[in-house]
Amino acid sequence: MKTVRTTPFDDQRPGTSGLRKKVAVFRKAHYLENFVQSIFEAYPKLRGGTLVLGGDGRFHNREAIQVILRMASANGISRVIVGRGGILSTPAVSHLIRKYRTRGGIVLSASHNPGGPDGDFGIKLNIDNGGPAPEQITEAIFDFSKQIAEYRIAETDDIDLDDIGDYEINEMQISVIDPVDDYAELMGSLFDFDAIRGLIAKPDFSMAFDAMHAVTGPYAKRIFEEILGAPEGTVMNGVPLEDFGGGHPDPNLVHAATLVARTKGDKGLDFAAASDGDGDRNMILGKNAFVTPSDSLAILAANAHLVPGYAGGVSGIARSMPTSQASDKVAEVLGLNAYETPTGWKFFGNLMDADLVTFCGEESFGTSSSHVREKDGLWAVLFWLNLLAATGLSVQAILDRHWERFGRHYYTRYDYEEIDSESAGGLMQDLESRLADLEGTSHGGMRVSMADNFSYTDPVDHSTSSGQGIRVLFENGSRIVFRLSGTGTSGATLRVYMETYENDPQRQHRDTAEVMQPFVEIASELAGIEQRTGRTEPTVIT
Ligand code: G16
Repeated sequence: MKTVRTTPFDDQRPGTSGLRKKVAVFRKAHYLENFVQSIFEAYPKLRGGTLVLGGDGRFHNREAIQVILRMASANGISRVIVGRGGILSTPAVSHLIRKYRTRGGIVLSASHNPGGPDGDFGIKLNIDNGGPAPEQITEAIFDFSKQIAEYRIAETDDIDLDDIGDYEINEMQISVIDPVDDYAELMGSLFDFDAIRGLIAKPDFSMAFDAMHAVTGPYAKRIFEEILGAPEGTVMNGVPLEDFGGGHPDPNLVHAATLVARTKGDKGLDFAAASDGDGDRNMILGKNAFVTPSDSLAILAANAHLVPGYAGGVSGIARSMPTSQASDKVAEVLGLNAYETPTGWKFFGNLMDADLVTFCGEESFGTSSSHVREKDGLWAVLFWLNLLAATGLSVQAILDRHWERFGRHYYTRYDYEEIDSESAGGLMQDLESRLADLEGTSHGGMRVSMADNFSYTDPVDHSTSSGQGIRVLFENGSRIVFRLSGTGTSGATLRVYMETYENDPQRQHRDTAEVMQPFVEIASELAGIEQRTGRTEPTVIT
């Protein structure tokens, strides 16, 4: 064991989901070590307990795991459970923490951000409920990182991560486990695998899953191809690669374009889905159909009774503030609790622990339930397959039926990536300074009923998080939301979220881009996007 002198870095404040930086930053001497020591200081519960450790397999994953193992040993952790090859998806980590009642977990991932030597790396702490560390803890980590003077590390050889088995560093035990077994068993306990098997076996049913060369490859192959009998090749890009094959492991219409193309036309796939770097996001597609993540949350909750794991009842639904109000409608009609939280899965943990909600979701391709405390990509895909099997309907027919009953929330998000941080800050400040004047004004024939900077008080621990994004609400229920991303690693990313409600079934099949165009113009004018950022077009539209 040795104690190493170090000096603080001033940029180790965790963002929406842990600390994300360029690989080059994480490779600076002491950078990772400082942050890991700060985790052990801010969350002392790990001492004397078991830690789950794994990552999405991106470049630097293996090196970082060896460092964390050595530091865990020197910091008094008694046992570490590691996925073989250093691989564990984010939802799998959450499940392992809960199943084996460990004190927490560390996940190495920058999620949907690109990987490789010039890409991004990330690290996040999950606590003993299986969920992301709440803000009080992430702020404490940041506080320690600003004062750190030394860290503790064992001097030892690397542990063999490629063979399942038990190892030791001094007093600390290390168990290298199969990353998929426990997770696959959990999925089998929630869904009707026989019904899904029957659906997949139908000669006229076709599907594909794009793992985007990221962590879900081994999970998807086991579950879809080996357990559920889908033909070999159903899983595309199923081998995790350190640079995700040069791609951007973000399951959206832009970055999963090859998969999207396979759903088009008369011969398009009946069902297609994709997940991201660390396996917590999902995109759901049908033949000529795209399910917005906000609609997906609402549909899963509205149909929960068709899925064995949820047949016993549902307590409520939580959504992040920018997510469309589609799930609120379901909660209203079915008499369920409904919550609106800031962006970041960490805000859902208390609600699920107190059983105030069963389902949670975010517009950023995240949906999940209280089976874990993270969003869960493959869970959402299996849920949809279970719905298709139980109803005998197509993806589009499920969408149509839902809109007819609850109304449709047309929705779009514009991202302006890598804009100058100062301009982005200026845009938000300026908008905020005009909020009071906005109320009562008319735009495109709609009156603003309220405009604010979203603030949230957790109903369980009463902590407050303010400055979570600017909401402009219109009297007809439409909304425009402006927010700066908390997950980017260079410059700033402005996100503009727009939605409008339509309950006339005759008007529920219009083109989203067309319906949303007036909102794009209003948003652009309200925030002066072009003047402030120099951008005439967004980088990504979803
Ligand atoms: C993370 C968080 C999500 C959040 C998303 C987008 O997802 O876990 O809760 O919705 O970032 O955040 P932002 O808009 O701040 O970029 P992931 O999949 O990257 O871990």
